[in-house]
Amino acid sequence: MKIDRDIVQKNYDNAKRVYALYGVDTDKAVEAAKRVKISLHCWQGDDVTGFEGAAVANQNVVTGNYPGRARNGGELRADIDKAFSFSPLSHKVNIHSFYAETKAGRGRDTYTAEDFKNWIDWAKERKYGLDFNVSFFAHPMMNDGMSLASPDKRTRDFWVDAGKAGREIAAEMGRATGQVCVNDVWVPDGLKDNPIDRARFRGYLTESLDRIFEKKFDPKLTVDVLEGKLFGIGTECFVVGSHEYYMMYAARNGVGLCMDTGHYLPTETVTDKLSVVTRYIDNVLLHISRGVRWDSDHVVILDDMLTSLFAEAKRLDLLGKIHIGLDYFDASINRIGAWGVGLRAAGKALVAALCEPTALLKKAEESGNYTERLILSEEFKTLPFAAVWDMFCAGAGVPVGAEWADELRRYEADVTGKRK
Ligand code: RNT
Ligand code: ZN
Repeated sequence: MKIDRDIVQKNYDNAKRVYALYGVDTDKAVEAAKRVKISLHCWQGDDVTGFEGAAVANQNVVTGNYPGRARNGGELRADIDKAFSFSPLSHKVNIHSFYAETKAGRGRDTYTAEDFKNWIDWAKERKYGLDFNVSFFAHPMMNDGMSLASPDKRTRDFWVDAGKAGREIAAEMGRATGQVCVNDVWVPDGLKDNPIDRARFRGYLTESLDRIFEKKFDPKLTVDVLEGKLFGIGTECFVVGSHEYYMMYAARNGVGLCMDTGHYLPTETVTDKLSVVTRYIDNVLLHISRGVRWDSDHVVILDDMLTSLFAEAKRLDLLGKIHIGLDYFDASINRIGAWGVGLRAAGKALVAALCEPTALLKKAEESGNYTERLILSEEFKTLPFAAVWDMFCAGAGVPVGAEWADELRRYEADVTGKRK
């Protein structure tokens, strides 16, 4: 299928005129969209497996066994390049420490930037930014599912070293790419059943974090963010690093915060939290995920959660100031397709937000005319942002509309489908 670029152009010209009636310049909106970086989570490409090859329990639950999983760095990077060919956005790539390609026989607690040389060289060459996570999971040193909050000192020491090493690596990634590298800390630590002494575990976590964050880094190179969550499989009753825990720790200690859209009660929204945390915390990362009934990490699609989140970020003038990354994993469909769907959904939500006639909405609200605020909100939902998005894609030389399904099929036939 090929969409006539003449139609794309005409649709755009008409959309531009409609938006102009509401005081919006769509050319400027597209320029602004180009400046917002979306970080792609490398772990969708190999089902959160990593390259260390240890047969251990993984605290991230991935379902499905679609053929073609990337088995090494070369394949994973090629697949990410392919996913980016479907997106007109600016990108970063989020690496986890268990994607190290080490020659020196080092491990999680001793990795250095050298072990990520392939990733760094590749990112530099393609002008991608990099973000980093220490993988505090899927490792023999996990102790009853715990790492930084483990009651066992030796376990905590190991993971504190891993945390410190991660910050050095992130700083080097920031230096090498010339773009800040966000270092995200998420630990699965928690308990299946009710604890008696919650404070004891939280005390261990605080002590570990204090040690990890002792050293100060240039915020132009790297910033740290803490990612809490409500529960996980096997930690239903208690997660040490809850949202409140990290929010308070971050505010008091000048560390950043990560909010994952799958990590809250089902009717709670990150949209509402954004104006709170950005008021008191300098560095905020959004992990955009889609929880279906629970933190299921479904592929991100263009739904109310996504559009409201980007609209809120735009209204608060946070686009380009907060960090935005995707975080989900689905192994039941083509993995590059899963990336493409999420990237394009984020791109559409971004364009829709940037084209929103926000000034008119604010005016209605400020004048106390809530009827008009509701009328405008509803009418603006169906403004022709899709025509702007299509033009953005066409202008960037990436597929328009469903064209990319054909290209994905070709890549599957030529590349991923041949992997055993
Ligand atoms: C897990 C967190 C975390 C992970 C990645 C792999 O619930 O969302 O961000 O998905 O670190
Ligand atoms: Zn996350």
